[in-house]
Amino acid sequence: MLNHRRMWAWALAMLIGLSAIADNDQAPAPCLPVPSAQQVAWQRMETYAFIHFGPNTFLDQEWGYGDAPADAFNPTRLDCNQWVETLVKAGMKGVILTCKHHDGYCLWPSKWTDYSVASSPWRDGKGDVVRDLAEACKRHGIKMGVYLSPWDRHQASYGTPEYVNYYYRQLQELMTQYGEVFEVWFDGANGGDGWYGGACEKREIDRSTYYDYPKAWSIVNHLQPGAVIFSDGGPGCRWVGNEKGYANATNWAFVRSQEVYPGYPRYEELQSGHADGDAWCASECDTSIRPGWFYHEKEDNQVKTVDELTSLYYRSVGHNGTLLLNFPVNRDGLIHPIDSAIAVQWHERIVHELGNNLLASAKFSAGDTRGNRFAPQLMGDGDWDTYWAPNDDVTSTEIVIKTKKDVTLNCIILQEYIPLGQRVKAFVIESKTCCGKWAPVICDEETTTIGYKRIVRFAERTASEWRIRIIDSRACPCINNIEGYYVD
Ligand code: FUL
Repeated sequence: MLNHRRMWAWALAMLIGLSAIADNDQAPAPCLPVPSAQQVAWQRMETYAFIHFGPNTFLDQEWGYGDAPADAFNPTRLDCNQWVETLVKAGMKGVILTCKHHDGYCLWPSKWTDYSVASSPWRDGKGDVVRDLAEACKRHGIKMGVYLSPWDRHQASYGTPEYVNYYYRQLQELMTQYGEVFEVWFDGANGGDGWYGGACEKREIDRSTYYDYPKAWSIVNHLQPGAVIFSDGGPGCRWVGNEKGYANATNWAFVRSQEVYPGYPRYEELQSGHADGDAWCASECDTSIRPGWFYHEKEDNQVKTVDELTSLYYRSVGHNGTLLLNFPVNRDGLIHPIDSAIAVQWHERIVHELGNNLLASAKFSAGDTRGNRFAPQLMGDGDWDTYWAPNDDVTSTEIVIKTKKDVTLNCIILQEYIPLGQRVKAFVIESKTCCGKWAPVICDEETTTIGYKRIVRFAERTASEWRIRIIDSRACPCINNIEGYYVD
């Protein structure tokens, strides 16, 4: 009898022990590199706007030489509220303004130069576009970012150490006078020639050393700790290597930090990032809603269509990037009605296409799960902070999704829980056919990386069982969200 009891006690202890082993409540270790909290918050914004505005707008040009008279800037009805209201209706979560473009003209009254709005007839020289925009953003609840061109074709000191100090001082003004800034844009362009105080010559600088970027970045980090720093190679986020607004389907949020700098010549690599990069630096896909960055009346009939913008959304946000869409403000000082109408329709289209998640009440299971805290169902709970993860040594496994009834899908969204890194290297989406066999969906791009968000569109399929096979991963996958749609 005693033995019997002992045996039961032993069996019970074994069971409890085993389930304790199976129910691992420890999160997977981060898979380096990982993003900072600011980088995560930034990527979750997904879409935000660029505004290109300045003397170029009035002189019908893209790159001012630096010699435009300061009074060339004279908008008749400048209204930053109109910009921001439009951007909010277009789903944008922030806006970045060309506070100073390559022509060196400042849209705020900088203490360090008179080449600014203070010398313009606009509001009798008392206006400040950056302030107006900061206030409008605050009023409408979106974030503001700044573009301060390092290349300055106006300043006589350009090319000397004095100019670099001037640049830092302007950066300090923008970082301290206008409230919170979410992103600072360090442009890599440098064409060499310019007005330069009347010298009218070509000035070459060493792009990788002249501006002492680490110092500029430390100014930003110190004064705006929440800001993400953009340049060709980050450190906060990177240029995507084209100005067409898309990233490659295979897109790593990493770069080789010792290699990439503003003006990096092998910029095409940035469309996919560096799979072996040591620094977290996700891609920002910038493009203009028109061919030019600045307003040109002759482009009024060349505004991108809703279809084109929609496709870009899928290839930027849906390829693990953010979309930075430029609006060239016109000479009135307003976003042109054609641009605003298209942008708002585009946003409505995305909301419509991705509005009805057909996997919202599906049942999720997985080939392996590390414990209850990481259960497969967490991929379908709509909570970004909860995720499924298998055991540490599992780098290939499957996720099965069952719906009560057949659903027709042609689009699936997958998301990795990026605070723990970007892990997945390759996956396949399949559906179960009526004869019980798994068949991969047919899509026209490779299913490799996922990252913060991957949207895969494919030829429509009807099924009640779907499977995501993770084929390879840098460490055990951590997936926090899966959604399915029928996009008509
Ligand atoms: C480029 C600039 O040269 C263009 O004028 C524009 O500002 C674009 C966003 O970045 O490098």
